[in-house]
Amino acid sequence: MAAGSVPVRAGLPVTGIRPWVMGIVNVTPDSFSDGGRWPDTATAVQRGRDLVTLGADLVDVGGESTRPGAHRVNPDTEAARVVPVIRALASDGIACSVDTTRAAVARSALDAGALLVNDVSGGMADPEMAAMVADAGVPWVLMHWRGPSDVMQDLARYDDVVAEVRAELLARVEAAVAAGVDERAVILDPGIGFAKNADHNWAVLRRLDVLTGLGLPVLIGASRKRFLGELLVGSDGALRGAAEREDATAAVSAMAALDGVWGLRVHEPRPTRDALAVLEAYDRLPGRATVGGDVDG
Ligand code: PMM
Repeated sequence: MAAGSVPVRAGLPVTGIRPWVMGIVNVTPDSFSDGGRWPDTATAVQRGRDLVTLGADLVDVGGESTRPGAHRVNPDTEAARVVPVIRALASDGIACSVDTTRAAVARSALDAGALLVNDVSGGMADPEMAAMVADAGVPWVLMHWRGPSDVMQDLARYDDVVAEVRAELLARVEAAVAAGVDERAVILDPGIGFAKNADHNWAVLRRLDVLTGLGLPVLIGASRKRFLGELLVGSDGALRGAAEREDATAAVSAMAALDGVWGLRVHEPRPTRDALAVLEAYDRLPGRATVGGDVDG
């Protein structure tokens, strides 16, 4: 797929019936799962290429960890991490997004060939972001966010997490549109693990229809997150390690795909692609004619 030639409908890339698979490359020393694994441009570019070989439709490149408790890096450091990686991947014809909350970093990444801005703050961290995105005319992932990583878990308080995430996301869409962003270029993300504990994450995933029903594309980033480690806790009480949460990640991908999400942001594309292949195989077959009917026929 050549950069710039991603099929587009209403300003958004489309793949047909199955969700886009967004592979993750964090060019950071401290991201919770792949931090330190692709510490320089060469290893990160290779990882991006490998993600595509493994089934990613686009590669999300980040240069600042958002793990709970993480501190900010300076903008020049962040740009120096992501821009050369995006430039190299884009020149290979690989579709890239930039995972940043900073307008200046996003601008440099777009200039280097990124096609989407993935903003975990939903435009809240940098007041310049909305105008920059409006001017660039690119798709913008608005994630549900209540505050920076070092304080976000203190903000995980909800009466009704599904309704509040929906309302807070809609407020971000309104702000984006007021700043001149085309609503059709907005992708919503409930921000699994951001100002949310495990119960909040499960509640949001169980009612994804509430978000997909808004008529905007929805992206889910559940890959390897802590709530899966808590689900798969060992008999010794230890959380399942991040790299051992792949099967559970693929199961979440399948469930989210059934709810009609637009995209799935994952560290390992293959298990998710396999889960989506299973769904597609089911989709091609006729369903059961009657519940409890003749199973011998
Ligand atoms: N999660 C992380 C980083 N960026 N972007 C979006 N849109 N959605 C997410 O859930 C999300 C994100 C944190 O995970 P990482 O350390 O694996 O990148």
